[in-house]
Order: sequence, then C-alpha cells, then structure tokens
Amino acid sequence: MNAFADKIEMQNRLFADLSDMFGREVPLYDKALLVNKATNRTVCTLLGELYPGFGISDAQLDRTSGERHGAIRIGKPSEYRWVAGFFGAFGLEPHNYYDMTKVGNKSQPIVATAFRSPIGPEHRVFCSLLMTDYFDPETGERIEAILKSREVFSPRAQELILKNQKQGGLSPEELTELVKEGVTRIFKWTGRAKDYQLYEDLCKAGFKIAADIACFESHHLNHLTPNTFCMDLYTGAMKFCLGEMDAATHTCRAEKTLERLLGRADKDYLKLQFKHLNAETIEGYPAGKIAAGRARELAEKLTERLQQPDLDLSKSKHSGYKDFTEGPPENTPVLLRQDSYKALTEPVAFQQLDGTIVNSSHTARFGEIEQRFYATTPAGRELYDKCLAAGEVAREKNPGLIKQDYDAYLKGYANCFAPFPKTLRELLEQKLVYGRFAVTEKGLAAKAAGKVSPMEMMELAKLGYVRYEGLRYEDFLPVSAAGIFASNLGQYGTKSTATERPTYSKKMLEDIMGKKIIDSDVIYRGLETESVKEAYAQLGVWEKISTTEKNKVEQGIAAKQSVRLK
Ligand code: OOG
Ligand code: NI
Repeated sequence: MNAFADKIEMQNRLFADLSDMFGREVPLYDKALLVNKATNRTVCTLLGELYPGFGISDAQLDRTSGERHGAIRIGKPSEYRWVAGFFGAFGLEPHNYYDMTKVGNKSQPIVATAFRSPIGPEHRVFCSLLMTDYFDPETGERIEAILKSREVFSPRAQELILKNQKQGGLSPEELTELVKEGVTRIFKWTGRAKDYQLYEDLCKAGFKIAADIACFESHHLNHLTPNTFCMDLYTGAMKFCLGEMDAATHTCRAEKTLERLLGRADKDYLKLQFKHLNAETIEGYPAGKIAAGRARELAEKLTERLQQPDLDLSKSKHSGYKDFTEGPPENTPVLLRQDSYKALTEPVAFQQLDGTIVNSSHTARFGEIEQRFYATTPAGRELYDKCLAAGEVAREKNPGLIKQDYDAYLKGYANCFAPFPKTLRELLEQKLVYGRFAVTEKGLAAKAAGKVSPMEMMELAKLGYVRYEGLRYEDFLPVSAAGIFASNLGQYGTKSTATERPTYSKKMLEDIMGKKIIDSDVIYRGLETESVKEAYAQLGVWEKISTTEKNKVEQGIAAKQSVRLK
C-alpha cells in the first residue's frame, strides 16, 4: 500500500490553489492581496525599528500571509456530507455549531460549522447549510426541486472521499486529484446558473441567500479571506485605492494608525502575529527608538506605494468598502476583527427549463480581510457579547455618525468595550482569555533552590518563573458573520415565512455529516490546563496545589483527551 500523504502539507496546497483560482475569478482579490502586502510591509518596517533585530524576509512574509479562510454555502444535506468528507481528507474537522437562525434581526436560514485542523490551524472554511423549512412550503419545495438533481461531486471525488474514510488517509497522488477537483469543479465559480424565474422570485421575496445557493452549479467560494497584521491600516489603504478617500486623508489616517500601533505593539502582539518566531527570540529583542515623525514618513511612503498603477483599484469594477469593521475595537485584542469590500456584481448566464439562456447578473462574492487575537474563556466571551450588544445599540442610535465623523464613531464604539482589559497580562489575570504557560530558566533555578511555593500561574509569571502566551482565536463569530451576510447580500436579514418557525440543533448537523462537531472551547481549555500541569510539575509544586485547582486542571486535560483528534 502507498504511504499516506501528509494532510497538512496537502491542506496548504489546497488553499494555495484555491487562492490562485479565486484570484483568476476575481481580479480585485489579487489586487487586495497586494494592498495587504504593502500595509504588512509598512507594519514590519516600523516593528523592525521598534525592536531592532526583528525582520521578516519577503519569502517569510508570503508564508505568514498564506493563511486563508473560505466560505461556502451548501444547498442540501447530501452535499454537506460530501463536503465534510472532502475536508476530512485534508485534516479539516468540523468545529463549533453556528445557528444563524438565532441572531435576531440579522438571522439567516443557515446553520453552519467551520472545518479546520484542531491544533494550530492555518486554514478554515465556514460552511453553511440552507434550511429550506425556514420558508413557506411552496418556496421550500421549489428550492428542493431545483437542488434535487444537483451533483457537485464527481464519481471519482466521491470514490476518493469514501476511500479516505475507510483507510484514514490517501496517497499524495490521490489527494492531488482531490485538490484538482476542488479548484476545477467543486469550489469553482462557473458564471452559470439555472431557472431565472426562481432566482428572481427568491430575490424579490427577500430570500437572496436562497437564490445564491440554489440556482448555481457549484459550491463556489463566496469569499477567501487572508490575514492582516493591522486591520485599520489595511482598511484605510483599501478605501484609498478604491477611490473613497484622497491621498492627504489617507496619509493622515495611516499616520494615526501607525502611532496607535506603536503604543500597542508589545511583545505579546509580536508573538500573536508572527508564528514563525519563538518566544525566546521575541523576548531577546532590545527596545529601539522611533524617531519623531517616523510614523508620518512611513504613512507618506505607503500612500506613495498605493498610488502605483498596479494598485489603482478605482478603475476595477467594485461596489465600495464596508462602512465599519466587525468585532472588537482596535484596542481590545480578543477574538477577531473583520472587514471587507462589498460584493461585486458579476455576469451570470441562466439556463431556462426550455433550454434558452437569460443573461443577467448576481451580487454575492466579496473581499473579506481579518485579524485574529486571543481566544476568550466563557467569561471573556460573555463580557464580549455584552460590550458588543452595547456597541450595536450605540451604532443603531446614530447610524449617520460613521459617515459624518468616523473618529467619533470609533471612539464611541471603543467606549462600549471599556470594561475589557487591553493587555494580555490583565486578560489572563482576569481569566478572560486562554493562555499557555512554560517554565523559565529562572523558574528551574528557583525550584533547585527550593524556593517555589504553589500559587497561580500569573503570580508565578510575575516572579519570572513562568512565561505566558495567549492562545489565538481560531473560530468565527456569529454576529460578525451575520453582519457579513447582511452587507454582501445587500439585505439585513432573512425573515422566516414558515407557519411555525423551525428550530435546529447541533446533533442534526452532526447526523448529516456522520461526524461529531468539536467544541473548540474544550481544545483551548485543554491546551491551557496541559501547560499548567506541566509547569507545576516542573516547578515541583503539582502535589502542593489545592485539590479544587488540581481537579479543574485534570478535568480540562481529560476533556481535551476525550476529543478524537485526527
Ligand atoms: C459566511 C459568513 C461567515 C465569517 O467570516 O464570519 C464568515 C458567508 O458569507 O457565507 O465567513
Ligand atoms: Ni468570512
């Protein structure tokens, strides 16, 4: 038998090829990647001066920038099962259950999970399933009827997926075949659709999401999202390149952003953004001095770079940039921040039942960007949800403010998150985010001298006996996702027309996939508690800590171990 291919290596191939495919389909996507590269370069230049010794080569920058999340929208359960099987062959497993029918006015007829590697994921796909019983029976039946004969996965792809499930792996050649199926068929945009009448009826009834899913031939990527080192620098740059801001305004805004970054880019920020650098390296950087006016200079240089012809996005067809960034404000480093240019209007040829073609267009695919921060504990998440709700109320009270006075809007929004601590140390001390701990040389020396007494990890950190890092958030946010659906469909939410509004469950989605959904909280907590136990053990105090604390740690470890990590 052939040796199995390395799933992660093939996963990287899959996403690199999807990125190439998407770039060919959506030229604006490729250009936005260049804008991201320019802003990331600017950030790295500044960081290199703030921390002499820090530097990143072009190749490393490309590698660090290779991370992607995609979004696909599936029409029927059998398709969803194939998709889950396809991603499983690349080590991407379902994480968390997102019920988009339960997010208030922004609800969509969608339940979802996200496929990713359980530990240290690079890539992920948010995968939606359309719930046809959210609609009145007539609409539901029309959608089901058009989907009935759709077969997105070829017989060969199905064969390989089943083979992977049986054997637990595939050969490099077989996975290469699946990558090819992915980019030439399964996730490819064809520009072809079926049944214009149904498409129109669904759109007119306010069911745009259903039209986007049901009338098309493939599970085309709705978006493919790269990461950025500085969300505000990138969004400003995009607005400038799209022609929504003049050069002077851009330079001024970029300067302010870089000044704020200087205040915020501590070594914890470096650890979070630059996975290729280890903690010791980062801790070893001396403090540099930034000359007065340096942020201004770099902002001017960035404006200049963005004015080069290759980044003149204003000439590309586009629908503008989203008004505000989803997620926490810039000064609150938790979960994730997301933004995007709005969905493009693309030509579509509809094949009618009588064989004739109707040429029309469709608006759904857009260009998202994200920046990831620390994963919150349930307490942290609760606080986030509260702050977010306050932020939404404030925004809705004065919807014109974003356009009238953007800085005032940002300030007001940030105020709603004032209860959140702003540094990793405080976030960990208050147990609002997950962390990982490791014993230092100093800790080992203290142990040898018999000087370590049992105390909290963050107390040990204060003494310099352990070092800490925050765990990065690797999942999605339902309210942000709802905002993204709303803005790219040009429709705030989708109202249910079912006589009785149905409810959905995680178990239902698990049964559809024939797979358990991993609760990512269990993984974050497990990573933290494993490191806590190890650190206590190395410091020789594990036996001395309280039974309550010990039990908590053991429970966290046991829960993680009970998840079958492939
Ligand atoms: C998925 C929206 C969710 C995100 O980043 O939150 C998502 C969609 O638009 O299909 O991708
Ligand atoms: Ni997304």
